[in-house]
Amino acid sequence: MKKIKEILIFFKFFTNQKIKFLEFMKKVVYKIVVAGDAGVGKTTMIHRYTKGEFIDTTSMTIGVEFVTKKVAFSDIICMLQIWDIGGQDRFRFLVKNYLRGAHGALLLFDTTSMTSFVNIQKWYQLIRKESDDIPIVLVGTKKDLEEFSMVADFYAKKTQEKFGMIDYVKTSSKLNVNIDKAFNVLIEYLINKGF
Ligand SMILES: Nc1nc2c(ncn2[C@@H]2O[C@H](COP(=O)(O)OP(=O)(O)OP(=O)(O)O)[C@@H](O)[C@H]2O)c(=O)[nH]1
Ligand SMILES: [Mg+2]
Repeated sequence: MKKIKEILIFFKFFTNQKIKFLEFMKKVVYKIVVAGDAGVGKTTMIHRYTKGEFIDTTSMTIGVEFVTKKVAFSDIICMLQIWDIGGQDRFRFLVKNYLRGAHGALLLFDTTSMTSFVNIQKWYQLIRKESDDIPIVLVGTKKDLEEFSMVADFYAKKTQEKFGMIDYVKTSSKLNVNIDKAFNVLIEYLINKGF
């Protein structure tokens, strides 16, 4: 009985210390926009990142959806507001409203779709029209479908460099490859720039 009491006291002490520590951590809010053609896998990637699972039954995003996630980087707590922009042309007019106040963007193309890769330029210009300096990460999706790949890494990298995007990351939401990495590259960049 005494032992249990001691353990409980220790647990309470430890929890209090942890709460105190969390209170001292710096908190930042980052608004991140995820854009790219319809069907490239934006909603699936966000779902993998925030819920840790792959869903292959997504329906196209109507307009814009919004999700949040809290992540800790050393002594900083980042509250992420992730905006999932429907890729259909008819939702294009919404983009500029949602880019307002964004700290960064993930720009996605499907590695098995040349059209979605060519359209990166359009999306890039759309983003830059609203914000001439937010950091952008280029993301190639569906890495697991390697045998159907239409875009060589070399061209993706060249495009990323040409447009001054901060990095190129090739991902698979299905196999959970580089999903955290794509977001982390952006978050670490924002933290290092002091946003
Ligand atoms: N094989 C494979 N399929 C994927 C992957 N990511 C997404 N998909 C599939 O691609 C399709 C489209 O995915 P969504 O996430 O709905 O695409 P989206 O970019 O949100 O499309 P919109 O909402 O219309 O703009 C779905 O059938 C997904 O299951 C992946 O990493 N691998
Ligand atoms: Mg979607």
